[in-house]
Amino acid sequence: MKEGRILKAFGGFFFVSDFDSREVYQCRIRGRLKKEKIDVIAGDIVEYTAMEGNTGVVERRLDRKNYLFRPPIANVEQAVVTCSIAQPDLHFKLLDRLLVLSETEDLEISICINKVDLLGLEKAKAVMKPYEEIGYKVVYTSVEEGIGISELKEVLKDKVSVFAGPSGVGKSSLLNAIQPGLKLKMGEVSERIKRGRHTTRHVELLSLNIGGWVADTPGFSSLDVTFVPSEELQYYFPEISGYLNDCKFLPCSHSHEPKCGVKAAVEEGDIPKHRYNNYLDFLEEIKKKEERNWRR
Ligand SMILES: Nc1nc2c(ncn2[C@@H]2O[C@H](COP(=O)(O)OP(=O)(O)OP(=O)(O)O)[C@@H](O)[C@H]2O)c(=O)[nH]1
Ligand SMILES: [Zn+2]
Repeated sequence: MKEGRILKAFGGFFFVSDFDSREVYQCRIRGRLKKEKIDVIAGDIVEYTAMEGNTGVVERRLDRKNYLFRPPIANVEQAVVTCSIAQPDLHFKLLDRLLVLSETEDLEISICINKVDLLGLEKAKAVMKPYEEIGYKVVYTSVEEGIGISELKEVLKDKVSVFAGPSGVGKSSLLNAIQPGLKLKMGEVSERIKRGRHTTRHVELLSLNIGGWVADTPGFSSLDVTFVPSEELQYYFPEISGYLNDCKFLPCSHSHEPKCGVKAAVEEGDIPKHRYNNYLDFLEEIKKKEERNWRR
């Protein structure tokens, strides 16, 4: 049987990109899968039977490695957390939220800082130095000046990626710079949704010529991190989790406890202050929610 990846599911059809030929087959799905309520969504890896004229039947869905909820995509390997250095301004707190969300899904993470033309590459690198020191890969791009596009291609090659980032930072522009004509502007898509031609949001994986796939819809449409248990948040800040053994009293939330190794590392300048403050803010959000649930 042939194997492929679902690019999109729409109107009862499943568009399968064959792993070997990369040709797309418009498939129906075996009734048994429907009966067993096995849903098949963009990103799923399936076995299918090919038929005439690039049609076929999906026979089996393979186990998912992960599942992003909003928007729904299966088997995502990488998040490209994208912000602009200006217009809109770079907000570390928003960036950190997206990083935490990506960490919870156990995704490979790259940060893309776009519009470096507006500040200059060297200054942009200085701004992002703390993140490089944490160990995040940072790609600096300018669609305007053609900077970093080939490096971004290298990051996307042969992987299933979602871009995540606020509106207006240049996600669509980047995709079109990587591969002209790859996608409609995201704005155009949402216009159509507003006019009611689409009732629900359909995610589509776009195939890259260089190999790999990119979701046409930004990941993490909800920025809420309060589903993370308070005692787990520390693991989603890689630089914090390096100091957990230095805390005297366990468990330590690294907020009010004495002899806390994390706080000491912040004092020493080994953990960026703003990252620690964002950790505390997220922890506060989570604890508030936990208290609310507790009182119910
Ligand atoms: N100066 C500068 N402007 C850019 C760059 N990349 C994109 N832009 C501009 O930024 C604006 C927003 O770009 P989009 O690609 O629509 O941004 P987006 O992230 O897809 O936005 P949404 O569709 O709202 O999510 C457009 O006017 C682009 O021309 C860049 O590298 N430098
Ligand atoms: Zn501590």
